[in-house]
Amino acid sequence: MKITGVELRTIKMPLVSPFETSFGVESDRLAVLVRVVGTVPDGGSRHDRQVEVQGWGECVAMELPLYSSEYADGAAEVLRRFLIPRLLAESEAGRDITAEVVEPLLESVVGHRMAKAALEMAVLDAQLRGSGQSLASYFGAIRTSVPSGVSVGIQPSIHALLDVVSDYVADGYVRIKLKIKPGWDIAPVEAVRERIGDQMLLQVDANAAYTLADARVLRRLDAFDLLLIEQPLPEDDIRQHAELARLIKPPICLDESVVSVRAAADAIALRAAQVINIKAGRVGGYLNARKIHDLCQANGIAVWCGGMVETGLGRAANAALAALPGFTLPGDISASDRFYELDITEPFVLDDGRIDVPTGPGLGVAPIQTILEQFTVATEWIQAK
Ligand code: NPQ
Ligand code: MG
Repeated sequence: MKITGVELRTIKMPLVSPFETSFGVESDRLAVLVRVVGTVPDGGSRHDRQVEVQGWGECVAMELPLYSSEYADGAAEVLRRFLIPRLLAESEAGRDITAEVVEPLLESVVGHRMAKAALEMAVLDAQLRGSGQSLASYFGAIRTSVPSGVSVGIQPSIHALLDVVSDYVADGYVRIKLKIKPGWDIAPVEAVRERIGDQMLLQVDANAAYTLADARVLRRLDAFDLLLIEQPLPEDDIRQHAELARLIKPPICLDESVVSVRAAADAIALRAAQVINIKAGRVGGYLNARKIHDLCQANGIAVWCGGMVETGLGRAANAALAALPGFTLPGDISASDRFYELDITEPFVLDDGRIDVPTGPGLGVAPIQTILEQFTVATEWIQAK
C-alpha cells in the first residue's frame, strides 16, 4: 500500500478490578493504538483505480516499564519520532508497504519491539482488509475457536482468591493461571488445587520474581501437578532457567525472556524452556510470533498465546494466532469482561470455555468510535508528504 498517513491514539480504560502481580498493581490499561490509512490498487477495476484502506494496531506496552523496558508514552514517542517517519519515507519513495517489509525497514531502530509490533499490526490489518482475507486464514489457522484460560492476580487473602477462582471456573474457563511471588506461592497454590480438584488445568506465573536460590521453595510446588511454571527467574537469565528445569517437576515456560525468534532458539537449545508463552508484541509482531510457533513446532515445544490485557483489537489478533496447530495449550485470551466493563470493540465472550476466532477481513473487528472517543486521552495525525 501507499500510506496516506498514520494516527497515534492513547486510550485509558479502567480495569474491572485491580490486577496485582509480582511487579505491581494495575487498575487501568493505558494503551497506544496505531491507525494506518493508505491506498491499494482496486483489484476489481481495469483502470489503475486506488481504493482507500485502513488498519488498527495495538501496542501492548504497559503504562510503566515494569513488565519490560518499554512503556506506553515511550512507545508513542518512538513511533512518532523514528518508526512512522521511516515507514512514510519509504512509502513516499514509492516502496509498496506490506506487513512483510515493516520489520526489515525498521530494523535500524534497535529494540522497541512492542512499538514496532503495533505498526506492523496496523499495516497487516489494512493490507488484509484490502485483499478481503481474514488474519486467521493469513496465518494458516486450523481452528474456528480457541480454549480460554484466565490469569488471576494476587489477592488480599486466600479466601478472596478462592472466591475469584471459583467464579472463573463457574464462567467456564478451562485453565487457571495464578500470579505468584515470594511469600505468596505455596499456600495459595495448595488452596486453589484443593478447591478446583485434580482435573482442572492449573499453572503459575512468577513474572521473574525468584532466583535460583529459591529452588527449594519452588520445588515445593511439585506437589500440585502444575501444567507449567512461567518465568520464575529474571528476563535475561536463560542459562539458570535450564538449571532450575533440572531441579523442579513442572515444565518451565518462558515469557519475558523470549523477545525474539533467536532468543526462542537459544532457550530451546539450552533446554531452558519446555513450553513458550508467545506474545506478538514482545517479539516484534505477529509475523515473528508465527515464526516462533513454527520453530517450536519443529522442536516439539508446546506453545500458548499469552495476554497483555489487550483491548478487543489485540484480543482478535491473538485469537487468530492461537488458532495455529502448534498452540496446544489454553492461552490467556480471556473474555473481554475479564478486564473491561466496556471494550472498544464488540466484546469477546466465553462460549463453553472457548473464544471464537474472528472471520472478517483483517482483524475482523474495529473500534466502536463513540466508545473509542470516550477512552481517548490523546490523538494525533501524522500526514504523509
Ligand atoms: C503475563 N499478562 O503473562 C502478563 C503480565 C501482565 C495476563 O498475566 C496491563 C497491561 C497490566 C499488561 C498485568 C497476564 C498487565 C499486563 C500483567 C501484563 O506475564
Ligand atoms: Mg507471564
